[in-house]
Amino acid sequence: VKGNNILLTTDGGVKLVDFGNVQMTSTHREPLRVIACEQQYDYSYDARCDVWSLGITAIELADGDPPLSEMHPVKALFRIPRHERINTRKTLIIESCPDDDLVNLEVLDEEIIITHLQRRYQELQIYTYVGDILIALNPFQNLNIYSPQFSKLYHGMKRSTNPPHIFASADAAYQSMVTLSKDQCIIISGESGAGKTESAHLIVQHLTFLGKANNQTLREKILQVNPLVEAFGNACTAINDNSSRFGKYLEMKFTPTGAVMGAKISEYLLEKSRVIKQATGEKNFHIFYYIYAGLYHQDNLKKYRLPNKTAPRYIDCVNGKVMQDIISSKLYEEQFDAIQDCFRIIGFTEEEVNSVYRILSGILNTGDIEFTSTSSQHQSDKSEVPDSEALDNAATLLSIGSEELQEALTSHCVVTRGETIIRTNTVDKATDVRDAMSKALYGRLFSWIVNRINALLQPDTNICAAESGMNVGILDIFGFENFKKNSFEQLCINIANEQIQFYFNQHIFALEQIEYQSEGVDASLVEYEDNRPILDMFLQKPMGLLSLLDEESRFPQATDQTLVDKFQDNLRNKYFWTPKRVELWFGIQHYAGKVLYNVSGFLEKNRDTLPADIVVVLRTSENKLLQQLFSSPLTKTGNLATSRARVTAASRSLPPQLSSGRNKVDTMEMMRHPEETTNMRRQTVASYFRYSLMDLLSKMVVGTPHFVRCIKPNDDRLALRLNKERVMVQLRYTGILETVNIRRQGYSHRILIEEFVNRYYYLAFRAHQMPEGSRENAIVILQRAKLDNWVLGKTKVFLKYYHVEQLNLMLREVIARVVLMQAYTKGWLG
Ligand code: AD9
Ligand code: MG
Repeated sequence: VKGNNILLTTDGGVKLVDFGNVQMTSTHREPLRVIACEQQYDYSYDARCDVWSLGITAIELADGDPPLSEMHPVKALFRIPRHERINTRKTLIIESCPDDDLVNLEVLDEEIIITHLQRRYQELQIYTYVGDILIALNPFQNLNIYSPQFSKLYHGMKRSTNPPHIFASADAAYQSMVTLSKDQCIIISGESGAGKTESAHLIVQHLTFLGKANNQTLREKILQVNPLVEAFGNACTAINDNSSRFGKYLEMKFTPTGAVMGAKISEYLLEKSRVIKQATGEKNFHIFYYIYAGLYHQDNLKKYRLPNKTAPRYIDCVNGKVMQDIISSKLYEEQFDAIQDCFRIIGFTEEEVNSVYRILSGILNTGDIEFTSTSSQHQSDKSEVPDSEALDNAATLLSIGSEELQEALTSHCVVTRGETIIRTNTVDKATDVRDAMSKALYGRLFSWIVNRINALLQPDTNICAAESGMNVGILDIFGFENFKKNSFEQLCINIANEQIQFYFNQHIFALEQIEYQSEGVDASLVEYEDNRPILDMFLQKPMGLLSLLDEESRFPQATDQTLVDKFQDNLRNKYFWTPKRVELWFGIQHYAGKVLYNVSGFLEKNRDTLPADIVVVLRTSENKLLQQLFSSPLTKTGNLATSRARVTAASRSLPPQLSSGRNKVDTMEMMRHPEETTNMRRQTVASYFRYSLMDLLSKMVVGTPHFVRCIKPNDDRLALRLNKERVMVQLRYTGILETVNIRRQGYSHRILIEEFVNRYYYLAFRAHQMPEGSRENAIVILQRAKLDNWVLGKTKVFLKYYHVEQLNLMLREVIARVVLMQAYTKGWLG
């Protein structure tokens, strides 16, 4: 930047004087003269790296009077270190940072990568690229880099212009959606506590900034979706105070011009068992504490029949201190207010919110129902409720009869040879039924909230046909977990992560290499750790771990021991073992490390039965919402027919475990709610889980994927502390080194020649020319775009990750030029 008009003041301020005289030179085009500029130029100071960012928009003019078609609006953005040398001609020397992208490093090995990441982390540069993939290290502190100014800074910019950032990844997905009119999908992975959920929030934040909705309320609504769903689906665990206990796929829907018009959320496999019991040091779902504190401080506990001395067992099964926390903590109360705002902004009615609170407090009271044995000579296994307070409270809150509830808890109907017989429940059985009811209530309430949000945020089909829109999906699931004692829940969580890793490998390595070969493109193969054998071990039918579990769950006589024996007899491979001298444990060598599982309760959790007697009673409720929850099985995706069609179509590109012949999951069967007992064969959690994975993948495979890999720098949640060993392990199992290699050598984008010409012909031909989609024309475009290192395969153009960015940027410039030409001819620019 030349000229006397840029002033960097000592207090760190920037002043631009007489903007119209700024002369710009760049390495690409010169000279540049500003004939129009955004008076609202952007500048911001990034204290972390002591750098000023300064944005100027100008229009290129050649000497004399150029033809209008030659005008190029240039958006220049400079990063100026505050202590930068400014020579006498006041030329600012701007250097780009070579280790922003690991692909640029000349020498590469694990040690070098980690050294770079460590140095960057110390400088609070938590983001680093590996080509088009973003690595995000959890900073464990609030950074001042997510304000709207930062959203502006990253808007429509080339990656290399700014330091790496989650906004740049969100921006790339958005720009690619708008330019190519194609759905996008951002896949965030990483172990528990690595920062996936935070990243997902930031992506939504930037996307709502970009997709400026015409109405402000829609933006506000979309921003409330994550906090609301997470209040019900997240909880404090030993690893993370805000741990996701469900998988979440949020689709943001946009009009063809890129304005946000709605959102849809899909939830996967909520960890319902947390409702009734939590491990030491862990808590129930956040919402229970929020409403308890909120109602306490509003003096409303009585209305919801909640005790004010000791908290209910479900939220305080360990130390009896929860009530104290609730009374003294302002945080829970504030969260309660925030959740009430979320409900209101998204559009829930007061009646609905009240029903939700009644069901939640009904669940808490249900947990306090105690049973005692009343054995008599004739009936040795009968149970009853000695103190009816909790029972009456639960029944009142759920608007059902107290006696009917007690009946359904302490006895059950059996139909034998057409005759209905009533059998009594033992204390243990009654307790199980009680807990099963609580889990079902919570699980269905959660699904209902998600469905309701979807209904409220559905694009308005009157204004814009939903089919013509596009979307960006954001995947944020529960991260890989490894506790001292791991159970069925961890197994499901870890299998889901195994699947996401497989998807990553497929995209980054396998599919890429298969395609090179079929297209006759020469590329050296990159070795990577394929986790498919592990996934096969879990998902294969009939001998995979989940199938074996299902088979054993069907035997009423099965025990935890027979289950381990079954695993041991059938899973003979290096990924499975049973430790010596400890019973009921087995080990799995996951892609992310060894995990020991304890099978106690696996069978029960997998069966997840809800007795028909309970369903019958809950259906009699006078609470409309509750009636709805139990009136018919809730479907996950609403329309069965469309869902089935989508799953079938998508299964073509699914991994073989989920799509091939006999392994194909029966989608009709999977649409039922898992725990419901019907006359049909009972659905197990394992088979439902398998379906969920397939449903999730079917959504993901239709979009162009973008990957964000979150890394946890240390296990103590400390800022600025990077444990090399821990990070190394994560880099290793996520295959970062291999990813760097393939991003250097490989071609991450492959576009059919015809599609390529169709998409980019503006760059070399006149708008009305409509050139034929031939190889020759593709070459003309590639040459005019001055790209190098591309390859033309038999049917496709093979491009490096940065080519697509360059092409899209050029395309946007051409489009902007057309707009400017129109403005000029209409005299708007004076
Ligand atoms: V889990 O698999 O759901 O248990 P996540 O989702 O990977 O896990 P989460 O996003 O919840 O982790 O991050 C854990 C904590 O790290 C957050 O509660 C924040 O305190 C902290 N964190 C993560 N990312 C950021 C960030 N970009 N800025 C500040 C962060 N803090
Ligand atoms: Mg999370």
